[in-house]
Amino acid sequence: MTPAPCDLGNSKDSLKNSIINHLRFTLGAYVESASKNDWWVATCLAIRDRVMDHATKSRTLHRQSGVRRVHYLSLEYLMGRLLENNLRNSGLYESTKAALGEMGKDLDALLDCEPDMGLGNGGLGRLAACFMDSLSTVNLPAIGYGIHYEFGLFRQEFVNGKQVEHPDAWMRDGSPWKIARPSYRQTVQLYGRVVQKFDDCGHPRSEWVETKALLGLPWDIPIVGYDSHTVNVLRLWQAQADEDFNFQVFNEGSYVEALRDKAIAETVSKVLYPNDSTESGKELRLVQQYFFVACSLADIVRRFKVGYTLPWSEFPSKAAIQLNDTHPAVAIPELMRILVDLEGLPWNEAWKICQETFAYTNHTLLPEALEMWSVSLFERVLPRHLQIIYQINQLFLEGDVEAKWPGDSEKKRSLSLIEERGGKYVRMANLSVLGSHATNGVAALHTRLLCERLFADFYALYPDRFLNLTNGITFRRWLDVCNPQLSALITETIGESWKKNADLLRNLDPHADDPAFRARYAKIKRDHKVVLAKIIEDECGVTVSPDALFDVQIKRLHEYKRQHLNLLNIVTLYREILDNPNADFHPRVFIFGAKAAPGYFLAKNIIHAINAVAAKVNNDPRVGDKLKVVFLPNYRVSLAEKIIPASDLSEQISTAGKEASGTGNMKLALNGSLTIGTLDGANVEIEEEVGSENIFIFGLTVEEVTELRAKGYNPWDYYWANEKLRNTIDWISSDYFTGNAEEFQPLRRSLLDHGDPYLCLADYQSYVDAQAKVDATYKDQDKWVKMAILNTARVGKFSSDRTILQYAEKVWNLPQVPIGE
Ligand code: 73E
Repeated sequence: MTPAPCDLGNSKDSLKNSIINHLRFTLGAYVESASKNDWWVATCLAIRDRVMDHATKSRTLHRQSGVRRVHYLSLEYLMGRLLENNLRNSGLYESTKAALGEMGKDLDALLDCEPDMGLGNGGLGRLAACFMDSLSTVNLPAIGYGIHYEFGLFRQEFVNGKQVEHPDAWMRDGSPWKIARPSYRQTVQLYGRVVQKFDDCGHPRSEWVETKALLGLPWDIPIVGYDSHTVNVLRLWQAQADEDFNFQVFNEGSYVEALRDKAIAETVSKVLYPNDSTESGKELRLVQQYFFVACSLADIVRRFKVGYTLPWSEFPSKAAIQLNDTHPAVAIPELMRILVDLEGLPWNEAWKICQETFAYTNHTLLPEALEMWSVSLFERVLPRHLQIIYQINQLFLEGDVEAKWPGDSEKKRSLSLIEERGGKYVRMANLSVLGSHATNGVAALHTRLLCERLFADFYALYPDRFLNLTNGITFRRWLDVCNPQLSALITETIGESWKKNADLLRNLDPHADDPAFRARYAKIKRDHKVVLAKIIEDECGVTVSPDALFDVQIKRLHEYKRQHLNLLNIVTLYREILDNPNADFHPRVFIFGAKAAPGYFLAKNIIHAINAVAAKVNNDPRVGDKLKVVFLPNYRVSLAEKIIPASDLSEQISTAGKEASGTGNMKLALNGSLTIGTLDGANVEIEEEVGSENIFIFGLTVEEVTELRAKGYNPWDYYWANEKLRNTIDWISSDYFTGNAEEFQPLRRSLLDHGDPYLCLADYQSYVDAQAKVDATYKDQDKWVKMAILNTARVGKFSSDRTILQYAEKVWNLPQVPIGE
């Protein structure tokens, strides 16, 4: 007899029942005495029950219909919190709030129990999270693959103004969202050596032997789309020791030693590397990359074999694989190894399958972020993969390159998968372009620079492989969840369809001229500023007025992002206020949020400098409320959700040509924060959309930067020519701010003696002038609010639904597969 289905209805009463059942039977708690955390867990589980049914349904339908699926491979997923997002996307927010309310619990208070799932560094990881939301929302069959890090990005604290890192134990108490899938465990090989054998037909076969084994245990996290029944999963691999292997072969008679090996094996998924836009070339990182790639490919191949009895040539028609930067690029030789060594396919057939399966997204032009692995390290960890890479390279250089540029060794050097100068290195970016059918940049300018600069020779050889897919953000999390008040006002004004079709936000355009609408829009902004002011008070002990202009720079700390240019302007303003106390300057609060990579010395010096200037400015009675500077510690997704709706001005001030896209720029503009920015990354397209009268653009363009460097840039010229700039730099590097003139010498030296690599001094005056224009504009509140509304109305292009549909159409050739009730 089929058991009666449990009640998974969406009514308030069904939800109430589920929550109580989970409290009692899953958590073993009394309703009367359960902790806040128990209530949060029980609520998550009640929602998860409802979601899992759709996950199973989606998977079954995708399998039965035999459609192509996309597999998104990323070393990072910056998911943030899941409960509110899942509630709003599934339409269960109101009924759950009511259910809890009847039991005397406040849903919004419970939401704060959830630790951020911070398995990423910054934009690249957050983009992966937005893409997962969009893939489910627009009904595309997809699986995200990544690593189940025990520790996500470090927790940041300031001690005497300096950054201190602590481990982020996000899942110390488990997580109600993840489900172990032990039956899909995989085994991965590492190290060892390669031997030549012959198969039954006498064909040579390479065999990888004497390897060390590692197990991968998958954990699934359901991804709920907005107003869609598709629930895809994010599958994260946890490393485990292969106990049989270790116990029997290596550790006979040594129980304690065997367990030591187990601990070492498990370090593989222990911690996220905390570097954004830099590579460190560490063995553990390569092992992490290969571990999750090998598990994921084995999982994809398993599904291909279970579902159909198709020839291998059909593999690409079932599986698209997207490489999120080069971090998972070892998937290319891994698939070749599977096809050639394990499945016995001829090389050329295997290579064709690889190229048709893979596509590659490049996220950066920064030379220090382009992954290169030393050949000796690669050979030790993945000896067979190195052989495969050599063979790919040889066939390529002797084939397509020789055909196009006969006898041109310079071209061969530039296109080779192996860098030969200053030691031998495997170039993962070249491998990624060559082993895939599509390479895309993440904003129009970035893609142009990829084609003209980084991959110019590849572009000449294979122009059709390159395309632009400008990044996007999910408007559900970055408007509906983080700013439900504005979301409601928009829905009341233009209807609800904008949540699935962001271009409809344009219908708000005429309302910018309606004073009543403007007043409501402005009140929502001010209310968020009141909330943020309270957070600032609690976190930084600084009182700020919600009537001041909230000027926000939130992103990783990196010289190219130029938080120190922002600081130069702040110190300039400080000087001006002291020199001219009666100047008509609208009060401003400069708000920073940023983590520095733990080993990035200058980035840490910049954080310290901002905190030191903040301490002086905030306590200087001559300044009063005119200027406040706050650095909110531990910037993360859930904090971004509080800052973004409260921001008036969005700082996007990278050196032109350095920020591939940026996505914070999109989130802030959507929430009506005006951009002050350079013509870099997606800022260029934001200007196109909102109109140049609704944005503050300043600074050198990419072409001007190139020209300036070509003629020889010398920051001292700017220093001596500009008295204000000179005074500012001298003041920061004096003993005024900390009592110790040595403290910020590293910053000073970088700006002057070391040539100011990111051109802060060249852009300084233009930035200061743009900031003066911001001040003048803000004084006309009607005008400012109009501009803010037009930003909200005109950034529909930056919905990640648009980006994902473009990937589906232009790269993956994927159908949309709606899932029924
Ligand atoms: O401009 C951003 C971009 O918006 C870019 O810096 C960032 O990716 C975002 C999403 O496309 C990025 N992160 C990394 N490379 N580019 C990176 C590199 C190494 C490790 C971790 C992250």
